[in-house]
Amino acid sequence: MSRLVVVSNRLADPRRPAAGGLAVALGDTLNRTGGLWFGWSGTVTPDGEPGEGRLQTRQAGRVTLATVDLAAEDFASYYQGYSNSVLWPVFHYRLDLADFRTDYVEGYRRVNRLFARKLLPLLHDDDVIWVHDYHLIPLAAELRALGCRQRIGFFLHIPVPPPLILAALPQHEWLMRSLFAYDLVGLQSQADVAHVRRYMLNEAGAEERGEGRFAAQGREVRVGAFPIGIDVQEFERLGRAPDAVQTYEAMRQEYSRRQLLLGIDRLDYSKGIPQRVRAFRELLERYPENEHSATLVMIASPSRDDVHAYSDLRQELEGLCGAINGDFGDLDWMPLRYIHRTVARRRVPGLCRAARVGLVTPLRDGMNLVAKEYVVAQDAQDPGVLVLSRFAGAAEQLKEALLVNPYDTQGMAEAIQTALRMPLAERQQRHAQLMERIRQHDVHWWRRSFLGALGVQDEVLTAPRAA
Ligand code: GDG
Repeated sequence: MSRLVVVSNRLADPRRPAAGGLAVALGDTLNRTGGLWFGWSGTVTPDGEPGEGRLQTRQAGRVTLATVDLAAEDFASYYQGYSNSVLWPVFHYRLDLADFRTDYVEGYRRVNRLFARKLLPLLHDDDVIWVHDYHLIPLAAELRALGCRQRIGFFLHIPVPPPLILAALPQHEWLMRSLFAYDLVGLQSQADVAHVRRYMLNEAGAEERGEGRFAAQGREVRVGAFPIGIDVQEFERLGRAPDAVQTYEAMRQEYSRRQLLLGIDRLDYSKGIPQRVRAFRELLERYPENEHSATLVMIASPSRDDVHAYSDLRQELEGLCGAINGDFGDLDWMPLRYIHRTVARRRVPGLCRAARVGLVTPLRDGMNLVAKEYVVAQDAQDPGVLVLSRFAGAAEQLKEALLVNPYDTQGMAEAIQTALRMPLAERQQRHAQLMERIRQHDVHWWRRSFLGALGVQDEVLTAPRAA
């Protein structure tokens, strides 16, 4: 039976599903079969030598965690620099926010090389390697250069823009060609697959061989859509637990005469948070019957504070939120509650369930798991309505949500009004259809379909969860 090796920028303890989302999904995958999880330790060594880092391993149940520290210079250029100030904005179509400094890409290459060097001696001959996300795009190429012959798959969690946007990236050829070192490249949506296909044909001069396979540089890579899901059962369990129930009841009591709207995101410019606030303002202006009633709770958890674009966004948002409350608020009602803090995961399902409308309005998003969590948290007898940006990967699957264009303030205000007025029967019908699709394409389906396509045997994929 082949062993699974997961590589991602950050790791989590697979036995403690605290953070939610991806960390849980990956931890669960590894816990079933045992395996190796490799990545950055989270430690930055102030005087560390660039391109060097101490390797540490420890055991967490059946999983070996292997981590490398990063020198301060590498952290600044690889992580804050190329990953989060170049690749993140470019892949989210925001060339205006990208900072194309050459030392950034040098640090990015250095850390990918460092990871390859440290990982290689830990590998067994029949391992299957699964690399995650934009921090590590060239990792397979670096591993192959050192002689690695194992199967390697790559999953990109963020969107892929059209070729002409990618082409603005000074290193686009090097970066995209490095994908040929993988055996399988997984993306979130069909739109992303179409963009990579066009890039491969028009920019990389690859030959198309059918079924998503492309050949160039003596190698063949398969590219496909594997939309990520959530652990539905786990989220439902969380929703029945005392903390979630208590949160739900407290919210219902506090907002008993109001209609609650909810947004939960990392505070990131890709999430369309200011656009959402503007649409909410438009709603109050156009439909004054919502005054003293509609209340938007917006949780924006702190993220990447040390990158400029993020502190600018925070300021913009504080201005917009303050203005709404100043202009519309009354002694007994504040239209908007903006919380720039992280809410405990165990309370999230209760919050979602209490909200009549879930607002998920990113300008671009690989998938967006909050959209799926919001639907799963609802009471099927009296469900709330999901208002979802058509630019989230999730929109390809969640057709029964009210799909909106987040740049269209008026259109979004209309959709929110429709959601607030939607009759029970229609809410139930939409919810049932959404639930069915989310349940079918959950995180286990995602894991099995990706690893299955990479040729991992069934016995590995269906191994029971560790006690
Ligand atoms: C990337 C891609 C893709 C959020 N705020 C709090 C909190 N959260 C949780 C949510 C959800 C997760 O974090 C966020 O997941 P998303 O999918 O929305 O977004 P990204 O972090 O940008 O993730 C994205 C994803 O990777 C997976 O492939 O879907 O497109 O950008 O689970 O509930 N959780 C807690 N407190 C918060 O304040 N506890």
